Amino acid sequence: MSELIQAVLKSEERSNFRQFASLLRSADKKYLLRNEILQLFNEKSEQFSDSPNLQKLIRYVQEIILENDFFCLIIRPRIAKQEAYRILEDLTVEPMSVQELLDLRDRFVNHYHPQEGDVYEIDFAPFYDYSPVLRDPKNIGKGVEYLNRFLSSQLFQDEKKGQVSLYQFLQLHRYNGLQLLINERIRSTEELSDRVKQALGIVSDRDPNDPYQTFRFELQDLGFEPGWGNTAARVRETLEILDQLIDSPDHQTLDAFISRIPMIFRVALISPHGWFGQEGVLGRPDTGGQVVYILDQVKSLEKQLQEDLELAGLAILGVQPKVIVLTRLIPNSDGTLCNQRLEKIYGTTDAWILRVPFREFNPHLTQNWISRFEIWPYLETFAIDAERELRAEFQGRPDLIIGNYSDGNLVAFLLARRLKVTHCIIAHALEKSKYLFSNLYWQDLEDKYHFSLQFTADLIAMNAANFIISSTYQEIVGTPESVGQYESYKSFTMPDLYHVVDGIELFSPKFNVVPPGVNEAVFFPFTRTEDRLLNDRERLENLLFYDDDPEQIYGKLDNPDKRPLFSMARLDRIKNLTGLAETYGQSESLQERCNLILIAGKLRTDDSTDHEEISEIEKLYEIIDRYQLKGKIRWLGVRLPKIDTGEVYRVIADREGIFVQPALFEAFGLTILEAMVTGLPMFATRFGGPLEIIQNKVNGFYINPTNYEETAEVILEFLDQCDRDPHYWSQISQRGIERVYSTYTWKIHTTRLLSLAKIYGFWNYTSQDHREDMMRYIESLFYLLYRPRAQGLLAEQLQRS
Ligand code: UDP
Ligand code: LCN
Repeated sequence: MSELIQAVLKSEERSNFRQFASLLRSADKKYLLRNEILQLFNEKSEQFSDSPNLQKLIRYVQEIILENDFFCLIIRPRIAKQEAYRILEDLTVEPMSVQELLDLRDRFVNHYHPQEGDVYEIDFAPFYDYSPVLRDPKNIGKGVEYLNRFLSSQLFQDEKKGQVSLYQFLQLHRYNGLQLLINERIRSTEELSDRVKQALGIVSDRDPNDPYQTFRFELQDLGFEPGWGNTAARVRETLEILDQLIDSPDHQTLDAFISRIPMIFRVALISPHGWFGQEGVLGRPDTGGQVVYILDQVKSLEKQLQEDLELAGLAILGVQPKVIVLTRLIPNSDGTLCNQRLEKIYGTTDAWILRVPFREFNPHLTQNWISRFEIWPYLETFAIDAERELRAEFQGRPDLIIGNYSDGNLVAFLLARRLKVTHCIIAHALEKSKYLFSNLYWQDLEDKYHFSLQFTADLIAMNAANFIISSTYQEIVGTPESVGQYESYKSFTMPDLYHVVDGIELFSPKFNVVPPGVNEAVFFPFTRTEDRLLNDRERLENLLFYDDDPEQIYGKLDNPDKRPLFSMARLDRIKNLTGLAETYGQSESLQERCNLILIAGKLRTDDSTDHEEISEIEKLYEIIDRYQLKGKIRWLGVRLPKIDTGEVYRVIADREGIFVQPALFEAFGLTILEAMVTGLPMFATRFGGPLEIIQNKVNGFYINPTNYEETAEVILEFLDQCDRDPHYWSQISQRGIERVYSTYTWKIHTTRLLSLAKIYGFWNYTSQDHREDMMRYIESLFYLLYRPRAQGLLAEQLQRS
């Protein structure tokens, strides 16, 4: 990138660059973000029309910080890369190191005190020096493919060593004392190779459909235990793959073989903070998509594990999977089941919600729901107590631990470390990207959000995890224009606390994109009338358009037959339902053509203790009042059970309505999948996951929710097109349905998740020694940085209550 800067400075464009610099000085701002820089530049675009290099450079500039005698250009020359340059008054260009940039940021907020000593630096880079990394940013998020290739070449470079690792790995597997795969009769790699061939002889002579039980003991004599397959054909296939892996290993064979090994029987999913339950919890603060995601994932996971164990020939021996969602028990559970220790998950054989209470350091708080921003002091002891409970429920250790969200990921780290189990994490939403400048101004926000704990926990968990599942590519490294959620942890300052010089290796194969699906029994196309219940349809139609129930519904429609413009979300600031109301309020055309229907949890501030929710409720009333939207809007202050939400989308689709998702930022957005698969044309925020789910104008539309006028235009253009072409609505609706079925199903998700868990489990086993130094570093962050801060927060909370 420095060449591009030089190209500008050494050409006739130099004077334009100088003009641009003076434009910056006149902007009256010392810290400019990409949008502001582009706006400034575009406003004077005629001045720069003959500066192709400068135009190009500006496209890559992410931020500019102005100092008295220089300014700093922060450039993102490509995805997952950042460079910084200091431009002096005489246009001399000097590259800046990460440390210098972080110092500059501290200076910007008046928290730069070099005379008081160096700032504490967190740097993970050295620990990734000797681990494999991808080269091409396009491959980020496809870590496992790379890892397989790397592993197989490393493993079999030294053929003997590779075979020993494989042999030792095969000896490890047991289920409740039952030895699997191979027993002590196979004493060496050579014997393994011979016996595989002999076993192949036995199974090849049999009818392919012969059940495993009929030749189990013959194989056992040779040294093979259950786990190879349920029929002669399946056992033969698996042994053939192993034979090939021993004789001529390659990454595809390794993948095929490891994916077949029965390694996972018990899975623990960790989600401590919210109201985690199956009824009456959705729409409460902190409890949204994550609960839906996990419950659907569990069902699909159990089914997939059952299928795998059946195929491995283990189901018949009584081997059954067990899945547990670990959450906190909330004694004052407000009518929900969140105060019950165990709750069976509907539609499963052996999947449970296990609730473990927080220790009572502070009964005022620990008896009740605690916001996700306040729970940090309780997590360490929660993990200790949960370990005991999990061991009791599983009658042993789980084989895989999956953390969810920052708090669950931290607990998963503690548990996985203690239990020595493969550790996966899922972010759902990293708060760091949701709140602008949340790290730079952390001290001002600490009272409400405690980001110092959250971001430290995130760093710990993302580095400790064996693998990370993200829902989209951009969750990891963003788009060419915007920084990814994980990418934002690469380097940042928490002034007066620490500098993160290198927080995460974005090119690590630990990152894998595995998007969620939708529950297809609940969310299916509105055209599948045979599966819809007339009663539900009428009841929900009345609820949406006609019922008069001031307790839970605000607004009576003047003309209920107008096309519904629908949205459903929790009332937090980022979901921006108020922005949608503002868009609607400002557009008379939209008001003429559509009614606005919102499902948004609550109607009254008295019913909430959440500061963001309260302020959004007030704002929504104010907007309705300001634009006199009475008669045009229905605001349902209800929390719908999931089963109803499917039919709600369909009722809106019956009337050729549309769904608008106006979030300021949406990490993924399950409502988007749900509404699309039921057939609702989707208008979703261009900030975050929806950018990847939707293909603009093909199966949905992007909106910029901060630009009310433009959003209204996008919707109006669609409505005009629907007027011109009576098939247009159905076309978009149909393509939305196809998009979800082709790409976003739980079957795809869990097949991939389990295959990842096995391969990373294998890698974890073969590369254990390489990680221990990093794990020790992470532990010191936890004990020396996180824990004292968590204890400080507890002291504050005790004082407050
Ligand atoms: N939801 C629901 N009932 C409601 C409101 C929301 O079942 O009254 C569900 C919605 O169908 C979706 C989830 O809550 O499955 C919200 O997930 P999303 O990923 O869109 O957002 P999050 O709340 O996790 O940020
Ligand atoms: C949290 C969010 O904010 C959503 O964007 C996701 O869809 C949800 O979790 C499930 O991952």
